[in-house]
Amino acid sequence: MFGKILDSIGFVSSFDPEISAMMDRELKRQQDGLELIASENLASPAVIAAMGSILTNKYAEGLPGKRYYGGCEFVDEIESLCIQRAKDLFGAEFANVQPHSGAQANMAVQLALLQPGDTMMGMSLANGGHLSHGSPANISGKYYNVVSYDINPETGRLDYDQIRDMAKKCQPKLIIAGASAYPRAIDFSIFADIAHEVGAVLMVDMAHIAGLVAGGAHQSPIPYADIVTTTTHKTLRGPRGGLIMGKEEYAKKINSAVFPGTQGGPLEHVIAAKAICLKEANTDAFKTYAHNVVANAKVMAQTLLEEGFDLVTGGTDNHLMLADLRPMHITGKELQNRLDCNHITLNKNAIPNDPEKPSVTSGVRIGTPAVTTRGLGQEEMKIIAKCIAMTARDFEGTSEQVKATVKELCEKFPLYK
Ligand code: DSN
Repeated sequence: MFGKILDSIGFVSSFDPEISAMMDRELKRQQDGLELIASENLASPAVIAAMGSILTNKYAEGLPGKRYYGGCEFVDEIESLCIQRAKDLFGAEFANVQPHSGAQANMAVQLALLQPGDTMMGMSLANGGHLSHGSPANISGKYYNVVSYDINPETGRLDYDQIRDMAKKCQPKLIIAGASAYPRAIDFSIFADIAHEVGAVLMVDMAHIAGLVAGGAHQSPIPYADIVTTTTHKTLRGPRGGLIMGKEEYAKKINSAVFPGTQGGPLEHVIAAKAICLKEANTDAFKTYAHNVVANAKVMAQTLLEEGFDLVTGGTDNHLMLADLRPMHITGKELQNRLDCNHITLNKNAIPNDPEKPSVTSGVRIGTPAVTTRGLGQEEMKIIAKCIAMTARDFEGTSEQVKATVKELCEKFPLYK
């Protein structure tokens, strides 16, 4: 399969050797390094092939059967199948598979349900939420009156009582649950109770955990939330893109908020790739994968604790963990840079109430979805955690040893077999 992936670069090279050389270097970087960015994964060759196909040639504004262009009969089939697969996999009443990204999906939901100035609640970016959940830097924070909830500074966990109190006070129209850097399971049933108590709509952004939900390794938000958004490229392991699902009563408003509200023509090549990813996620092999992601994360967390790292909440229930590096006397930026040199990729990440700037941070986020796709298991997680510890403690003294270990693992577990 590695060869077939290279073939697509070969097509590029015949016309544009500059770009193909850059693609080659990126392929080599992925092949020769260990990917621990919690939001990344490795799409299958079929998913990648669909994205690089003739479907990109087609305009198809509208929905299947109701398009504004001719010649849509075959992309209608593709998009209809994709919608059906999303509904079947997650048990949703409706699905819109057109959002170009998770942020676009969230923007469309907000446009569908809120007027400018309306109140919505979301988790603060600094505490692990997402830009599109109401950050002042994002359109969501500029157009709506955002009341952000934080995690409990003592426990590092969501404090549902505090969220309920805030909701009672501010009476939001929309409550967003979901996070980008939260290492614990989220209880969507409590969020639904809170939303119902104050008459708010509950939207769950399950982007990070969608694959765990599909594989039965995390509670599904679908029975509890009015609307669920996700990306398709994180734990779900599909193409880079977004997806909205939910209760039928919201379908019409959401569909119009996606198109014409916030987007033009859908990316039918990406929608075909989403359909393939949803088929892949509806297999026993994917269920095993989802459970392995969580098991690997637990072993990684345990080993990091044994190596003297401080983890926010003391561990993980999902695919990621957040290390508070202050006891190691190193910033997130410095550890990210050192690990980059050793061919281990992760991202610096603010810890709750971080005293450092967001561009520096006191923490790193570590995730297991991509290395688990590559086939690495619990023994390898222990080895990687020890490599991270060596890099944090004595970069100069251990770099050659860490690089050799990474090389050995990458050769043993190729990117595409
Ligand atoms: N930027 C993504 C992440 O890394 O978590 C969220 O969309």
